[in-house]
Amino acid sequence: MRIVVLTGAGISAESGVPTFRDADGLWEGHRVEDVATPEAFAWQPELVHAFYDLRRAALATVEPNPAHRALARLEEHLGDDLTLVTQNIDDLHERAGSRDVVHMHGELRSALCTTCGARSPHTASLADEPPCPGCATPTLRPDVVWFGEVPYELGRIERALETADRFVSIGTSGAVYPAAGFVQVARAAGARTLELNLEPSEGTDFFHEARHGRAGELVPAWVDQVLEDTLAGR
Ligand code: BJW
Repeated sequence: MRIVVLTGAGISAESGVPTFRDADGLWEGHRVEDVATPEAFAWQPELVHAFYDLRRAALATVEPNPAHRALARLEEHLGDDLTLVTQNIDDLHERAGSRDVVHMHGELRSALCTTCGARSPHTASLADEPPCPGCATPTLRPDVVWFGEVPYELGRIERALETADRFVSIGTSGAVYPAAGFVQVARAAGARTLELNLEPSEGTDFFHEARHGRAGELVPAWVDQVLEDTLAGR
């Protein structure tokens, strides 16, 4: 049983991390499509650094929830047969115990050097322009993927989608590509597809099945069901 799980902001909502497109969304009055861009960073780097500094600091105030923990439990049983892809830049999957997480939109606790391209662990503010640990140039930016940039590890994700028996999308609005198109890739390759989200996503019709409710309830129940099926050889 090979499973690909894609998570989005909705899985961290019950931990207290704001989503992007819900009423109390992250960018407070700005459309994420207008501000999560390299152009916005070039125009107002202080504002963008301040925003990511706040989100980095907020990581210390939140904890993984039952949905993150259930996926860590699934990895314990499936090992390499689970590919966990997240669009989230928080570290809640890792703190719940997941060991192999594909962060396709980057990570809050990492910095990217715009001079040499090195990615390095970084937990302090980037606003005061610290030097890159690789090339010493003070050109570090948040190691996140903005609109118009190419997400990380697409080759690995595509290979996993093409050999998956099941594809499950959790807590994502289906508004942002290429992640929003993974369901179609997996389905075309023969996977059974399931959406677990608070409400129907933009791509809900692409899935074989959709269950709507809170991730903290739906995900542990789904993991229990998968593990029962696996033990019964179904
Ligand atoms: C709950 C819940 C609970 C709440 N339980 N659920 C025209 C057509 C098609 C594509 C394009 C187009 N024009 C441009 C594009 C491409 C563009 C794109 O998709 N644009 C759209 C606006 C259309 N994409 C890109 O530019 C990407 N790059 C790219 O395409 O490169 C080219 C390329 C690709 C492939 C091969 C070769 C080349 C890059 C996209 C980067 C996105 N970056 C961001 C910011 C990251 C950094 C940061 O975090 O600050 O990523 S934007 C933001 O959106 C963030 C998220 O990861 C992403 C997705 O959001 P998500 O996770 O879905 O959150 P929400 O808030 O939207 O939804 C939450 C859901 O949870 C809701 O449905 C709730 O109901 C639910 N929920 N509580 C369960 N308790």
